[in-house]
Amino acid sequence: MQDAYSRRNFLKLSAALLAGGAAIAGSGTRAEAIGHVAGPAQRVFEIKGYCPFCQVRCTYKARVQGGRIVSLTGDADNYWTGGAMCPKGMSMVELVNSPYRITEPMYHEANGSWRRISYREAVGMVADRMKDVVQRHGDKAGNRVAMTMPLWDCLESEVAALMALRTVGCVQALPPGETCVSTASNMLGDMLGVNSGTTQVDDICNARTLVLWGANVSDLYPPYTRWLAKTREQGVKIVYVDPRKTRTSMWCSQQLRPVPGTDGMLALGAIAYILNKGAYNEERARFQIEDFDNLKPQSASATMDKVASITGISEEELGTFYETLAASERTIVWLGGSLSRQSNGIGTVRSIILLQALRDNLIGQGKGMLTFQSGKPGGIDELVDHFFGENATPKLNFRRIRLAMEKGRLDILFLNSSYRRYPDARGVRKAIEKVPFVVHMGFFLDEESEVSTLFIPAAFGPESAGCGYGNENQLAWREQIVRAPGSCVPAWQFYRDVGRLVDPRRYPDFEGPEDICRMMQAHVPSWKGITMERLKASSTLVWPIYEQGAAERKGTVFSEGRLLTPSGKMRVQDRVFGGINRWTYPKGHPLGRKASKDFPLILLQGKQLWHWQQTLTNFTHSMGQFSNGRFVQVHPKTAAGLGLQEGDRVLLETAVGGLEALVEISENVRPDFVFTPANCCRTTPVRENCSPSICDILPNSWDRISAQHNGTGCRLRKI
Ligand SMILES: Nc1nc2c(c(=O)[nH]1)N[C@H]1C(S)=C(S)[C@@H](COP(=O)(O)OP(=O)(O)OC[C@H]3O[C@@H](n4cnc5c(=O)[nH]c(N)nc54)[C@H](O)[C@@H]3O)O[C@H]1N2
Ligand SMILES: Nc1nc2c(c(=O)[nH]1)N[C@H]1C(S)=C(S)[C@@H](COP(=O)(O)OP(=O)(O)OC[C@H]3O[C@@H](n4cnc5c(=O)[nH]c(N)nc54)[C@H](O)[C@@H]3O)O[C@H]1N2
Ligand code: SF4
Ligand SMILES: [Mo]
Repeated sequence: MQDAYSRRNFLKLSAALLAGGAAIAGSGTRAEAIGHVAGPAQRVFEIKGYCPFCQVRCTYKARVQGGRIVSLTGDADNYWTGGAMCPKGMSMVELVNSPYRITEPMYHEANGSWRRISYREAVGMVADRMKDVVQRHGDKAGNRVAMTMPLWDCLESEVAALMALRTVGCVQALPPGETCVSTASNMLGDMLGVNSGTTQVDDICNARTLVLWGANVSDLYPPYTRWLAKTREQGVKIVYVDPRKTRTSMWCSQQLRPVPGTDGMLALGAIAYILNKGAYNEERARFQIEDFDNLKPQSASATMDKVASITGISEEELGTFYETLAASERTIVWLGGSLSRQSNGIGTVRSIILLQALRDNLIGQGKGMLTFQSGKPGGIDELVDHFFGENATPKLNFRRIRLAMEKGRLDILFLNSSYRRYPDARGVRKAIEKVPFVVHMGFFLDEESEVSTLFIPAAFGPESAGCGYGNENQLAWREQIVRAPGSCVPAWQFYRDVGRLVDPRRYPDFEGPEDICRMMQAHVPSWKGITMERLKASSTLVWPIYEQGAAERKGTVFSEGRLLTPSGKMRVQDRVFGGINRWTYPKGHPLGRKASKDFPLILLQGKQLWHWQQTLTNFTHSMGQFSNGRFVQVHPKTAAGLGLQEGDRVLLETAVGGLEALVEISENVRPDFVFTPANCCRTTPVRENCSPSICDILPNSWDRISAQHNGTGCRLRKI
């Protein structure tokens, strides 16, 4: 095969790109805009970018003066956001200039002190370690190295990092999915042939009913509230299924508040109701469900009274919901992440998908499934394989990698995420402490730096160019807006520099993200129509585009009128995951079979509008002003029973451990469960965001796919 990307071509390409310059309003050079060279002090540049946090992937226009961001404005040309952004995105300006940032590489001495080293030294140290692993373990070296992903930076950084791993034959790159929505995405892949949402957010306006099943859209994807508003204006019925009242509650016409972890039973009940009523088109149902005859016996036990007693929802409310589903011509279900974060999540998600299939709600406009964390474009692995050949080593999940660490079988860990994202975070930390060489690329002295051998300071979003992707499969291009401080580098640069030292023969030459984007375009069919020029000119561009100049694909992915599984069908009785008839409570649930009386309350934890996950925004004062640290929401009745008052300090305990928390009395929770935020950080200097991770006290429970955070028992003790 002809390789269009020889070194010479690359150099030519890069030179052309540098000359091209950025999308800058007003006169002046790109170098001037980002502060490489001094220009007239008053000149203001407008440069486009995107927020590196959630998958809404808001695009913005930054105004830059004297090499500093003066302001950020949401990009009104962005069809998905309409120009909105949320406070987290705005905190980018503070993050870029944060006094807490670590801007030079550091080596962690045995006595715990840090020694500043040069970037060159750091890269050399990592490459030497990698070569050493190969020398000692030969073709087994691959499994002695692992990386937790992602880099939350840009797609090109991911490509560069995966290629760096491949220089030692490693494929152990652990996606955040195992703690995110991978139960849902695996089940969607298994049953529908697409492991993400099957349509796009604007399609909710075409539905008759929208079920937000655990999907707290307004807190998690704030700019998408406008789509909820539009949908409601058009008379679409919005049903929200969430035990907790949230900002999303005000947009719905009905909210069901089930006992946490009982959604599978709720869905089974809906299937039974619809089957009993005959409210389905059998021919269409059989067209999509291979063993349709299994559906009735497998859902038969989910009678109204049983569903009501398990979910805690009255039969009357259930009746209203089921009748809505039975009568709706077009229903879209949006799956929240929490359904994937209960150990019975596989069954829950499978039941909901079958419910959609039974009512013929998958194929067509205004029908389908939406998720959070969709949108990762394919092609990355194809490109990596193009340069390194296919590698058939099985990919291990984090549970296996953790075991390898505990047994001393991992030599290098690239810790590119928090370790606090995994339940039993204290156990995870102990396992990491057994790895002799841990490389952490980050921004702050976070908990990860405590367990790292080497700290590599990263360039933050606006400090480098690159391509990001979002929930609608849309790609967005970001220009470099300001210069990174000190020796901070974008992740693609660090991994490229390491990769080149370890295997200069195979590691491809590239000067930056634009080159990688062009490689994707040249080698991956689904990227053929995604040219650099088009990407730069668009606010967002929906992947895939197979031909140059072809239009973006919008709406349902089932444009051929059938599911995308090999047979075009799904199964009730799955060959690997079994049927849907054996509903159980999640592991550790206070109502479950092996429940402990010591922990009678259900523990729910989740995200807050003003924080992005466990690390970055916690280091900002701008988001700190909204935070109350580690609080726990308790229902007035529960509080009264425990003699607790607003503002009391309590110990929030599970079977695994305890954390101090501040009581907030609230009817947003039910008497049987308490809620605490997922996004705190112990090492932040911003007091309001400071607390040990909730994962410290969550048990190490997994289903067959992913790690679980919700539904375990807990108790509160006044201190
Ligand atoms: N208890 C609990 N745990 C959870 C969840 C929950 O709700 N509750 N949610 C789960 C979910 S949905 C997810 S997706 C995971 C996420 O969990 P993580 O992926 O661990 O998320 P973060 O804590 O944001 O850590 C991201 C890391 O990436 C680094 N980083 C960010 N931007 C860049 C960049 O541009 N370049 C480089 N080089 N590094 C960067 C940050 O410094 C930080 O170290 O957590 C999961 N864990
Ligand atoms: N502000 C903010 N937004 C984010 C993120 C963030 O860190 N901060 N992270 C992004 C990422 S990576 C992801 S994956 C998404 C998705 O994030 P999700 O995982 O969907 O978010 P959570 O807040 O953990 O949970 C959502 C809702 O589920 C409810 N819930 C809990 N248990 C149950 C249950 O048993 N049944 C039902 N029906 N509901 C339940 C909770 O009350 C909560 O309101 O959010 C994205 N958006
Ligand atoms: S965090 Fe999400 S919603 Fe907020 S600005 Fe960033 S991309 Fe937009
Ligand atoms: Mo996630």
